[in-house]
Amino acid sequence: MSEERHDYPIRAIPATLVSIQDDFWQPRIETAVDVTIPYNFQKCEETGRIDNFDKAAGVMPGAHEGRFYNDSDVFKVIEGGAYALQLRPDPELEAYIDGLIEKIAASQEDDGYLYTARTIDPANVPEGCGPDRWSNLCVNHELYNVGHMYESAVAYFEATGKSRYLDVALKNANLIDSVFGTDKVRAVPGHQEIEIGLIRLFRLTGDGKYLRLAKFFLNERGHANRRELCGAYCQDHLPVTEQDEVMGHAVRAGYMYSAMTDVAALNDDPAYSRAVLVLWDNVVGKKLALTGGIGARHEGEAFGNNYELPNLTAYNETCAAQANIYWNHRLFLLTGHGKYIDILERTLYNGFLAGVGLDGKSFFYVNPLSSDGQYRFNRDDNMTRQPWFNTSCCPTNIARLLPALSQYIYARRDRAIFVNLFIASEARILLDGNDIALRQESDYPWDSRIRIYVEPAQATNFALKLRLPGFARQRPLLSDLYRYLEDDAGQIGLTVDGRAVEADFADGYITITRLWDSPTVVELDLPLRIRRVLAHPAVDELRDKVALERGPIVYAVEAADNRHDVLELGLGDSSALTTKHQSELLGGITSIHGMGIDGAGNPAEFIAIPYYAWGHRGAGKMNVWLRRQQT
Ligand code: FUB
Ligand code: ZN
Repeated sequence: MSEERHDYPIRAIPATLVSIQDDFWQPRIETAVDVTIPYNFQKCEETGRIDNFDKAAGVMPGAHEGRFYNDSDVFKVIEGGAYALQLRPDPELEAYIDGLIEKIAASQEDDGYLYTARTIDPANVPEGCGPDRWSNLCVNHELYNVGHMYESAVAYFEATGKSRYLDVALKNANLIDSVFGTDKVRAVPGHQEIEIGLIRLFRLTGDGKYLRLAKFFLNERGHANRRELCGAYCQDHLPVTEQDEVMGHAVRAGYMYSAMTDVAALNDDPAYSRAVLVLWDNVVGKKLALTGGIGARHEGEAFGNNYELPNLTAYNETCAAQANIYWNHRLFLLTGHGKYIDILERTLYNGFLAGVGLDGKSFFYVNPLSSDGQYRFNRDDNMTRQPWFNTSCCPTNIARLLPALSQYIYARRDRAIFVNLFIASEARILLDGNDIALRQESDYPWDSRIRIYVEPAQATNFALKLRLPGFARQRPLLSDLYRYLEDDAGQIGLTVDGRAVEADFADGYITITRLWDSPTVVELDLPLRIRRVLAHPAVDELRDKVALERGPIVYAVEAADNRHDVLELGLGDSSALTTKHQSELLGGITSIHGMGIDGAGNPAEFIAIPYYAWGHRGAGKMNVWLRRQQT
């Protein structure tokens, strides 16, 4: 069938072929593997998430404990564990996961149904589940949960070659395929995720029915075929290809846009491609926090109106940042444009990374751009890092992103290799049967110099494409939502084996096309200046405000470093700013130092730290957007 012959024109170099060896991410990945994953499993045990499977299997008495989406947390941590196993063998972890898989398998009903919230006691399901299978789907998470199971089962199969978990996932997907379809039940999940999972099943098995089912769930949205629409909160207000403004719950949206991008590629579907590009323009033009965070509102964990980008009350859920990373990576694979990786990078180093503490076991769910040390809304907390949440989607998502991070660094298309992220690493890339070894050295994001050693097994022609981040091109984003105050982005240096070279620039990449006939070193020097950022005047909360960035890092002033009230701090346009690298502070950071103006108009020395590092030194005030003084 023609719909199954297409795919992304660009392929990511998978995590199994790339090893990270830098000082920034490698320690964080190790912490994720050594701490975050086992800690998340421990929390899943302590909170009854694992017992729910035993209860559903009938080997433990008792009622379902916790929220009806708690199964998904277990699936997500297993997925993270699978990526960890790909990084290094760990028989103990593998045996533990095998044990969990047995519990999950035992909880599965004979026909493939798997949802502990219903199986444990179908007559007394948690509120919101609906009385019967597949009822109350706008709220119920029985399709959401299994989407995470599919992703997790594919990852575990790929890591270990063991099919036990995959068989459980396929049996469940086959059941769902037998229930839903244009000639069967026509309904959609209120929380998207199953679509991504089904597409992963399709990729692994090659069975087109999983892709068709994913597309069915997307196509049905916005069509009231004998059902009530779930509404804009669930992106079920219009057919997905007619949606042109991002709205509703941001994680649902991010997962849906990711799946739509997959469908655009796999079905070569122009309506889907057009829709995701239009939606991206809206979010990047009007609804993206400087940190890459999305979903401005606490109410409904949702996008706000255009230009509604608050500071203190911003929601910016860590999961939504993660979904934004997933989506932008796919958009890059679809188009080959570096502007999507710019957003991925911005989100990764800021809105996402803030969500996990240096210890790997303290988390932010909500990521505002300022804090008065007190503000709370209806989530467990947005003020200090927390060990866990009743709804613990964010910690368990972090557990699956960090160990798989190396897949975002490199990609290839025909005779081109893309270097997307500047992370010291080694990669093996097969280009037309030729093995290319790439080694990247750098101390990015603190240092501007990046060296890439290219060593092909045999002499060959190809294009090496180096992403030139927006900050090096005088554009924080490819929209007018944010701009730099200063005109000059600074110099970019580029040499090949020490000699300056001519290179093309297009679509966000410097391209060096040549015959690579011997080991070669390419050196890129990016302008890592401190930049003042201003927002579009239509953003009320950011009017007359200025933020600081350096490279991909957004900065914040925090009470722990400053004696004045950081919420009152003003910054003159022409006041001098300096940097200092502090290897002992907050895991090693480059801080920004300058003289600002306090709330009473007096000079006030200040120190700014990377936004991602805030919240490690007790509850206190924090601020990204400072009062701008045009002097
Ligand atoms: O509903 C499941 C997850 O819980 C969502 O993705 C998060 O936003 C949180 O509400
Ligand atoms: Zn979350």
